[in-house]
Amino acid sequence: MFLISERINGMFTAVKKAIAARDAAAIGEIALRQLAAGADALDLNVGTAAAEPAEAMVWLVESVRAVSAATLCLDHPNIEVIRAGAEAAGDNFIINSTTAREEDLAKFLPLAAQTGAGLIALTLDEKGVPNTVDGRVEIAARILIAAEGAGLPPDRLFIDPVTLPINVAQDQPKKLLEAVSQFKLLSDPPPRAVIGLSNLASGSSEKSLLTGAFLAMAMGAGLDAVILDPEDRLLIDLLITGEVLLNRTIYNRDYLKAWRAGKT
Ligand code: THG
Repeated sequence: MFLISERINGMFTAVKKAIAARDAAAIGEIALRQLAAGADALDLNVGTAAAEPAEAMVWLVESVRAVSAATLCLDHPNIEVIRAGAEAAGDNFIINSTTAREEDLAKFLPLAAQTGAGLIALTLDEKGVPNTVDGRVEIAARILIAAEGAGLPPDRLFIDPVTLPINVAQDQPKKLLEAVSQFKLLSDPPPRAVIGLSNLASGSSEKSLLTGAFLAMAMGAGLDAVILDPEDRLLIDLLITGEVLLNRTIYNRDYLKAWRAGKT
């Protein structure tokens, strides 16, 4: 499972303050903590309040690059903000994200193809996010075809079926699981599947049970990557255990410890 850290996000007060004060050390500290906890990549999101999002994104990239060469996941809907972040990152980054709207695909696919980046694409088009499994799979198929046309191979493409909070959309989790398993049948090699796990429990009680149970189910459905907080120990223990049950990590009495040791 490819683990993307969600904590460097301007929605969190500490990060918002660090961005406003240009406190690079504070960002570097969070980055190193998230990587030590097992993150494979760091999502960088300046938050909706950033006055100059492109500048803030460049600053976030530089702040993290000062302490680590880890994969960065540049999280912004605007291509100019992504371009600025991409230039600062140099290489080893993922673009998060494009929608399946024609005008977005026309901008984001060539950028990903040319820079060697990965690209997360949401199953969201001119009509919004479909409420059905078929609707999401149909959009994923369109994204794949457009990616092929732009020269972006499926293994650099992450399809995100868009996770909505359970307290407003209880019919969605089951549909997400079905969508994830069907994405895998669209091409050979298949695209990768990714979700923003915390979205599920936003505004709910029992966050950790909701996200933990869903993570286990999504792993069974074939999820490849997940955006979450790797410092959430229960969640990571579940994730590691899922890797063992799927026979991707060797079982032994100390498999949790062994996985963590392999990350450092
Ligand atoms: N898909 C993709 N990218 C994404 C998302 C996605 N990027 C942003 C987001 N979703 C993933 N990141 C977060 C980060 C934090 C939280 C949720 C998603 C979160 N929210 C809490 C809440 O809403 O209740 C608490 C916030 C707070 O403490 O203020 O934790 O789906 N491709």
